[in-house]
Amino acid sequence: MQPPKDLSVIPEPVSVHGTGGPGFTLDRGTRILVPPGSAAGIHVATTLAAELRRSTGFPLPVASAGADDRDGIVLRITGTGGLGDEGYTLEVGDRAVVVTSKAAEGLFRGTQTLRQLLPGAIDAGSVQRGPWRVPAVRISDHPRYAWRGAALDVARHFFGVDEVERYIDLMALYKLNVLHLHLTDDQGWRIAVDGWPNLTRHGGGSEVGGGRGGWYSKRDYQRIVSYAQDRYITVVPEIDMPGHVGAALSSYPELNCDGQAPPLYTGTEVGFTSLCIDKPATWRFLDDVIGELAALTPGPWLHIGGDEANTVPDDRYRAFVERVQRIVRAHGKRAIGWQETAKAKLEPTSVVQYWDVRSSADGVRAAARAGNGLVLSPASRVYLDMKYDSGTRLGLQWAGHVEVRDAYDWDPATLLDGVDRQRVLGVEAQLWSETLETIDDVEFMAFPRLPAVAEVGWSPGSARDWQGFRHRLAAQGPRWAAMSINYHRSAQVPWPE
Ligand code: TNX
Repeated sequence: MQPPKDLSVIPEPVSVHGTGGPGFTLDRGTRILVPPGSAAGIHVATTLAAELRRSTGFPLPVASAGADDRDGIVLRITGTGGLGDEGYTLEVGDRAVVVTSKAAEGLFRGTQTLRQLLPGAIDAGSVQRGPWRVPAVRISDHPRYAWRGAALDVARHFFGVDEVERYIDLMALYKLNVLHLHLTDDQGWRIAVDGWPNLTRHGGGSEVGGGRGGWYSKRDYQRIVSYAQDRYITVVPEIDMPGHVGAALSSYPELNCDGQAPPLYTGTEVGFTSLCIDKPATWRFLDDVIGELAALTPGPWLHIGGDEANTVPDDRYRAFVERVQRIVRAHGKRAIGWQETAKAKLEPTSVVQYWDVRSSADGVRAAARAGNGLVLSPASRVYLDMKYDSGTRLGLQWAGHVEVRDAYDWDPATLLDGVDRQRVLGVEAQLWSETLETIDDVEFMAFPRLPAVAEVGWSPGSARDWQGFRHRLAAQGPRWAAMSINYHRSAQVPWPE
């Protein structure tokens, strides 16, 4: 049976069927049932209950499902026939919504679909009037790509823990699963390192334009990591090197070749700073920084940057990247680096992140041929810091304007010819913050393009089309209003009045 017309789930699920009937209504008596003894089930159910209580005002108790319990929101963990850890099925009947997955991740992703099947007011921060109807559908779903990322630049302008958590909330609703934090750059150093306290004490106190900056204590960082973990999102921390290190150079004279610490920097030019590659102090520094960050980070990845090291000759650059990869491995992590790192000899487990659409991608192709995984962030598609059009107040335009359709209408499998599609791990949307000072600014650039990239990463190519997508996006407008998201009302989307 055809699914009801007004469904507007983003990312579009792999398959949706209408099952007829009135569907399910969430009410004061609804319970959320989990498999007996399942910690993962309780965890997902508790997060869902918290989300739904705010706007419904219902108690929504989480309870263990008894053998005959079939009423309510039922979360089940059991094999789902090849849908993988993030895959799930969701069935809506008159008496129950049943979400099934083989793993907690998939259950959580399924609950995010359930949120989107409910009216947008379900996502309001205060009690709203129902009714809270869920249409009668059967959904079977799983992601196209394992890496569906969003990067936030907290170095050019600093964003506090609460603001990052807000961004995580917005990512989770669209099933993104990697948060890449750009923690250091010329304009600021944002993560505490015990052995090198001046990095934050001095280097954390600046940002673009001369504001106060800020930094995360180790506890702050752990709060972000665990908030993300609760939503099955992996944090990938980035320490950019050997370039983009102005804040570190300013904090420690011994990291400079001439032993002189430059002043803090608050401009936006790039490419003119570098670590002093031959100094022993540089390698003590990197081992400490990478070691401490690796110990704080549960995920398998550490991003080593590597972009725009314009003052470093190629042979020195290659040797640098190769040595840093070994340090990352020694601390138990896998390295990911910007596409420039493909100039070096990469470890088999290292990943290359494509971004610069202006330069040749041959190095990236060669890395893929050698077996390295790729994450795709083509600037002309997924750089959410690019202006939408010439009228956009915020943002840059070195990669052109990126309208909603540009962010949506491309295929990761064919972006780079000559690259085996098996090598593409996924996609990642970048949000550089040279021009973004507040979380409102961040939201304006991310919405509606972030959900567009989320669908590129999740939905099968055959399920995607721009005409359908722009209508589904339009239907998110009331939900975003309920969530007080500051979004761009792009003229490409038929927003309701
Ligand atoms: C390029 S993308 C950069 C960033 C800037 C960004 C602005 C990349 C690896 N480097 O340092 O913030 O452009 O769009």
